[in-house]
Amino acid sequence: MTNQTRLKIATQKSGRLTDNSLDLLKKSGIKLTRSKDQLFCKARNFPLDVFFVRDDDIPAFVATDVCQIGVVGANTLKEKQLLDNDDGLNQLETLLELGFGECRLSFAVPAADEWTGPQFLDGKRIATSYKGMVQDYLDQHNLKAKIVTMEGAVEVAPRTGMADVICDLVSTGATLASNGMKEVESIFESQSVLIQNPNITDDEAEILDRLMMRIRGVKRAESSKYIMLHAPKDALEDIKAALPGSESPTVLNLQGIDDKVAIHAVCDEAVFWETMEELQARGASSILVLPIEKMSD
Ligand code: PRT
Ligand code: ZN
Repeated sequence: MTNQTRLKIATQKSGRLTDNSLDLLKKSGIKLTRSKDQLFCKARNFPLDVFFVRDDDIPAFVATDVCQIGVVGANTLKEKQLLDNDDGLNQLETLLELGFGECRLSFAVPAADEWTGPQFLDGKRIATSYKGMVQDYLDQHNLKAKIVTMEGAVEVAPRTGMADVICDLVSTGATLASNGMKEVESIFESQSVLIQNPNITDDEAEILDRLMMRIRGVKRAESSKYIMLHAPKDALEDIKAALPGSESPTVLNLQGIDDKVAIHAVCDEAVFWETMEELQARGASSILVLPIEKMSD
């Protein structure tokens, strides 16, 4: 009998994490046919089912084993764990940081106010959608404040007189600036993470291992580049030393040219214009930097 086990993943239905989450699955070679408003989708060529839900529900979907894994902001995971001190939520494991949805949870005050440190918050009214994390911060600093919970448009709270301070997610800072606020204290650095329910079956674990190998490969390929260049033989060591994150480059002879060799290398770190200039300064020429599509160990 063939194995019918399928792994289930919870992802955001529609929001800031959706495109990147689906892109990650696509780059991992997983083919989905998703129609608009569909809540559930089976991959055609991999034993994976994708659930499209609100980001706030993702930790609970994974904690209750409706799905074995999920893609969610670390901020949402942490908040749910603090709000609902539930075993399932606290047992969730973070498998991988995914490098998108980067933001921070920060306190912000009207631009004219003078922030005097955490003490500033004592006795104030704080508007936020992150009651758990704000209360945790207040407790740690031995402060008392009134938390005004809001689901959205937190940044307008001081203007409407509902609160003195806000605590909200910030990425570029443009929303705060356009509302006459300034960021004064960041309390949590976030990005999207892949989470897992630790109590999965052996069959599910096997599928997860295969998926993880692909996702890691995608992530590594994204941050790696293939670099090719020509180097004078007497500058070889110098040039090798300037290749970012490359262990053992391939060195090849160039037909008809005796004093130069070709170097091919996979660089695990970003190759910036500065890196190219540095290589050139060390004698490298004909430098080519190529993206890598797939990678495995
Ligand atoms: O419908 P659903 O409940 O699924 O979605 P949602 O509306 O609750 O979430 P969504 O899609 O807005 O955000 C999902 C996740 O994206 C968050 O939980 C974070 O992990 C991540 N993320 C990254 C952000 C931001 N950056 C971000 N800038 N989430 C929200 N913001 C908001 C912030 O609240 C503020 O209103 O953007 C504004 C600030 O942005 P800047 O660039 O002006 O600073
Ligand atoms: Zn949400």
